[in-house]
Amino acid sequence: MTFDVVTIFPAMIEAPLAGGIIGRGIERGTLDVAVRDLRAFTTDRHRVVDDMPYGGGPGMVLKPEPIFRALDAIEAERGAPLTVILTSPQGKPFTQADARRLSGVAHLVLLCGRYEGFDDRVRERVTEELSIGDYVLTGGELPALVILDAVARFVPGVVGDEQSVVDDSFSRGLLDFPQFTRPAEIGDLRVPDVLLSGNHAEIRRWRKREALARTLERRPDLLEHGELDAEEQKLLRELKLPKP
Ligand code: JBZ
Repeated sequence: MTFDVVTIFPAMIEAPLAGGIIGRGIERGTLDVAVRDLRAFTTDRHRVVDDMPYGGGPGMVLKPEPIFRALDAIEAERGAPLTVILTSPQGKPFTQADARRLSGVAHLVLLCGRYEGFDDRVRERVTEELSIGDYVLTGGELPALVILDAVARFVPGVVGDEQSVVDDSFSRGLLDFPQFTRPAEIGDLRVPDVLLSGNHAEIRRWRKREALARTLERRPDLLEHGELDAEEQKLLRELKLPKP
């Protein structure tokens, strides 16, 4: 899968992608990420990418021409039509379902916003506008990295263990159960006995109960979509009963 990331801060994209699972995917050639410096698509001496908003007001707006030129260059290189994702606080919330769906697109362009955002005419070339969440950021680089990471891990061969991709927390609609590894005791902190018991039916039930308890406590909204099996529904009813 190929990504083109358009940004005025190429190092913000390049450095994080060098390491980890995504970095290995790039080394192997399973992923191809081209970081495009927006300033390379300016034509003036000072390589200006922003300008004052029409109508007045604070802050600066990203000029449309460098972005149009960047998209034309990517189109000339990769072929039209492009799938262009713009990250902005005005976007639809980015979800795990979006990540899975977008991993089926062979080539994505990610546009990173800065300042007060883009000249709105850029949206003529945008396929989808996405937001990673309700907090204020200084730019779209981190959101673009978040989207790239979440999408790329669905690309076959990027994550070593395919099963971990399908099984992962959000895909199942519940938070993960608690995990432990050796030693069985550190001071007075002990691993729950059931995990050392070798009783795999009991371990499975314990993990289900713990996952449900965490989800009920921290993310009750995830339980509203009702994809629980009969055993999970029973465990959840027990967890909701008043403690004796
Ligand atoms: C995003 C100025 O550039 C920004 C600022 C905030 C922001 C983005 C770009 S993208 N927030 C989000 O995905 O929520």
